[in-house]
Formats: sequence, C-alpha cells, structure tokens
Amino acid sequence: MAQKLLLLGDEAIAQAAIDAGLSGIYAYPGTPSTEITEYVQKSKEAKEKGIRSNWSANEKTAMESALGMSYAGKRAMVCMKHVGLNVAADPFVNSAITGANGGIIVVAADDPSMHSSQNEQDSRALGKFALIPVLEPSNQQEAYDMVHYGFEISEKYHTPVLLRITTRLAHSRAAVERKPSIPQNEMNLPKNLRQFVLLPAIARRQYKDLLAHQQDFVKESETKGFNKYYEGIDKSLGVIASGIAYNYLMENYPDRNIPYPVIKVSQYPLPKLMLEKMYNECEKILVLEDGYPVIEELIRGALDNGKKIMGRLSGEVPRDGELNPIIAAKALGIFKDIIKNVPSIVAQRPPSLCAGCPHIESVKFINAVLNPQYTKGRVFSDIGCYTLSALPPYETINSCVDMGASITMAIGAADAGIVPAVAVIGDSTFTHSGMTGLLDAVNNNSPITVVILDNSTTAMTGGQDSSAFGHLENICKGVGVKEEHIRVLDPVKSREEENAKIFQEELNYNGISVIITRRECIQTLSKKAKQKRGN
Ligand SMILES: Cc1ncc(C[n+]2csc(CCOP(=O)(O)OP(=O)(O)O)c2C)c(N)n1
Ligand code: SF4
Repeated sequence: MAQKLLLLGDEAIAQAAIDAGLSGIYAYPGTPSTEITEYVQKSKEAKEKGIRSNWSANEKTAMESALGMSYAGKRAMVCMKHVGLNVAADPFVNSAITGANGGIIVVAADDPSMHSSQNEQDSRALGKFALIPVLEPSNQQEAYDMVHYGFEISEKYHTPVLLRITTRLAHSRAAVERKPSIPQNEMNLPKNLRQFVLLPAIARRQYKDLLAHQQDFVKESETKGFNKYYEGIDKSLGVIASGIAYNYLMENYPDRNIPYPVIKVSQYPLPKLMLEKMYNECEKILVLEDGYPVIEELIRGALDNGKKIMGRLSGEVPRDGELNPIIAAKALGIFKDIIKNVPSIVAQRPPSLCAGCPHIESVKFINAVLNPQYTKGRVFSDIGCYTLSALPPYETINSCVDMGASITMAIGAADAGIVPAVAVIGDSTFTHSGMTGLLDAVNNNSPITVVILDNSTTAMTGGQDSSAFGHLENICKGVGVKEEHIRVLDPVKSREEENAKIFQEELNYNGISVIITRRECIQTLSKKAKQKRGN
C-alpha cells in the first residue's frame, strides 16, 4: 500500500522531488519557500541518494546552478520566494530559450497579503512572460503529483516548468500519498552541442522552437494535465477557480454539490477550449484567483466584449490581498456571517527585535552618533531582522526596498549631496547582492559608510547558513575597500561608547568605509546550545 505522510505544501514538493529522481535542489531562503530546501537538507533518504542541497548565495546563482545540473541530463529543482524570481529573472527567462535537458522545476512561492514580503506580485505573470508551462496546485496532494508531472513534461518538451504556490498552501498540512521512487537520471549530455549557447543566430532558432511548443503546452493543459471542467445545472453563472482558490470555493460546498459549471485551473497556458465552453454556455463568469487578476484580465480582453466577467477587476473580489473561503462566499452571494470573535490571545502584535539581539547594540551606536548632529543624514537599510529598527523605539533606518539596495541607494544619495549616507546590510544580504554595490562604491569613491551586521546567519528566514560566513573582510578588501577603513566591532552594551567613536571616525572619512559588527544571533546560538545538550 502506498505510504501516506502528513506534509506541509512545501514538504510535499520536497518529498515529491526526492521520490521523482531529483539530483540537486538549489535555493536561497525566502518565506514561504524555505521549508522545501530545509526538508531535503534534513531528509535521510535524500542524503542516502546523494542529493545536493546546500544554500546558494542568491536566487540567480541557484537558477544557474540548476540549469547546469539540467545540462548534465539530471533533474534539478530551484526554490525561491516570489521576489526571488525577479533576482533570477535573467537566467529564468533565458532558460526557456536554451530549454532543459534533465527536467527542471522552478518553484516560486508567492505571498499575497504580504505576510512577510515587500510586495504581492504574482509569479504566474512571469511564467507567462517566459512562455513556459506553469503549474498551480490547489492542495498538497496535487503539489506532490505536479512535481512528478512537471519533471515529465520538462523532459518531454525540453522546457523548464514553473510551479507556483502561495503562502497558505506552502504552510498548511494535509495527508499526501507517495508514489514509488524513481532512480536519478544518468549523466546525459545535450546531443546538440549548441543548445545552451545563446548566440543570436542560435537563440532566434530556439525561440521559434519555444513558440512552436506553445500549442503542445496548451494541449497538455487541455487534455492531460490538472485542469478540469465540472458540469453544473445552473448556467446563470460559471466559476473559474485557480490553484488554492478552488479549495476556497469548494469549502463553501462541503457536500461538493455546486450548482454552477466550474473550471478548476491548475495549469497554464490556460485551457482555451474549456474557457470557450464556459463563455458560451454561462450568462456570467466569476473568476477566483489568489494574486493578480491574471485569468480575469486574459478572458476579459482589452475591449471587454459584453459578457459579465466578475472578479478582482470588477470589484466582486477585493483587488488586493489573499483570498479566503469567506471572500469566495461573498463573491458567490452565499455569504453568511459566521465570523467568530477573535480571542485576544491572537490579537496582532507589532514585530520586534528579540531581547538581546546583537542588532540592537549596532542601531544604538548609529543612533547615538547620528541623532544629535546629522538631522539631514540618512540610513539606507536592507532586508533582514535589522529592518525592524525602522520602528520605535529605534527608528534608525530610512529605507528598505529590495535585497542589496542599501549600499547602492546610499551611493545615489551621496551623489545627490546627502551627508552622511549610511548603508546598513546583513551578512547574508551582503553576499546575496550587496557585494556588487560595494564595488560600485569603490569605483565611484563614494563617501558612504557601510555597516555590515554580521550575526553569522540568515536570521530573518529562520537561521539558515550564511554564504558570507568567514569571508566578509576578504570580500571587502578584494573589491578594493582600504584595509584601514574596514573596522570590525563587537556590538555589546559595554562597548557602545567605543563603537560610536569608531563609527564617527569613519563618518568623518571622505571615502568608502565598512564597519562590520560581529556577534551571533541569539536564536541560532541557543539552537546550537540545545543541540549540544541533545534536546
Ligand atoms: C530577493 C529576496 N530573496 C529572499 C528574501 C527573504 N529574505 C528577507 S531578509 C533575508 C536575509 C536576511 O539575512 P541577513 O541579511 O543576514 O539579516 P538577518 O536577518 O540575519 O539580520 C531574506 C533571505 C527577500 N526578501 N528577497
Ligand atoms: S532572530 Fe536573531 S537577528 Fe533576528 S531579531 Fe532575533 S536575535 Fe536578532
């Protein structure tokens, strides 16, 4: 009998990849995708099978490493949060032109409602942009099954496949039935030696191949994949529900007795024949999708030819934020007020730095120097636990846009005359995408002070290894920061005055200086201590 496991959506994807002959998983952490790679890293089975699973420096390097694995004919998975797909966009879009050799699945975990993100962009749009098949599971079992199918079509059509999930699916559990394990592919180099050489003449030819495959992708969507047309007797409405939105729709019909025709969309390009059938037989169409109105916009078209299409654009569904069963019920006109009072214990609390966090001492000495004298000075920050210093009681930082933007924004601000222009960046974010900005600063001789908060981990996403570990001083020296302007400080209370003095010295220097504040995150420290004690 097939084994059943109780798995998070993320874990179902990881287990499926292990079972489907994965040879390597490449990723940079980012909520809600992190648990996929962590599951493979902790899996005994993955270890025995020799599946490679170390963290990459960023999403672009992860995507490219996976492409190298695919080049060798083996199966690879790349995982990231939605904004990570922006970082990986160059190799991601170009991998559609090279095509895959061994199967390659790119998992993008979207975060509608921005529970832990800067935006709520929808990765389906990027999948369409790259012209590749997109899979969008509606539950954990489907997430598991789609990984097997995704690798199959990736190898059948020599295309990367995008698997798009959202937070609630990634982070909720359900029983998942496993399939029998498949062995890993043997090394099998591309027959066409130029497949991965995107010189214009080759790229033009391969782009035509990709365009020709679009019909195959639609046929798969229409007939062999995960899209379904369910008949209904009441044709006053047709419902299109994609991914987890199908789950939310069905939660309103516990006996599964929905009167309207329903298209469950879990695969793109969209199943054109199914859409045409619904469009012709139903008076109105309601589109439920978690994220952007991708489907709604496509079927409405630029000229909206009359049939009433309801969804996020027409206002029946809120334009932003994640969906849930109540929003689906309201859009269907069957909403009954069943919301219970939220107990006070689950009331929202503002996030804050942990008591004893090393970042606290760093922002304190920054504030101690900047606040009294430099009212026009600004602190450009990056993304990490230290971003919380935007909030009271510290209110230290003035920006947080994307990973790496602290140093480069400080460069532009200094060019514009802001004095002092300070950049604050974590160790993991520095090696993700701060290093190249530092090189710009060196080449411009920008008068900026960069504070690298080295807590020896990627704390914000749960304490994954940091690629920066043991390398920071050498990287800074290597890109050309003068050795005497690389200062390493211990961010502890007893040294606040001394640290403030050094910070002031570097602010006075009219060039690029780097201050590394080094003390381990207390959470990873206590995790290690617990592991040592064996509990
Ligand atoms: C492109 C992108 N990838 C991943 C993330 C998720 N993420 C937010 S902060 C962060 C790294 C934090 O590490 P670090 O800079 O060392 O700071 P710490 O949290 O340890 O203080 C990550 C991975 C993101 N926001 N954007
Ligand atoms: S997890 Fe670590 S780095 Fe983040 S706030 Fe807590 S102690 Fe600070």
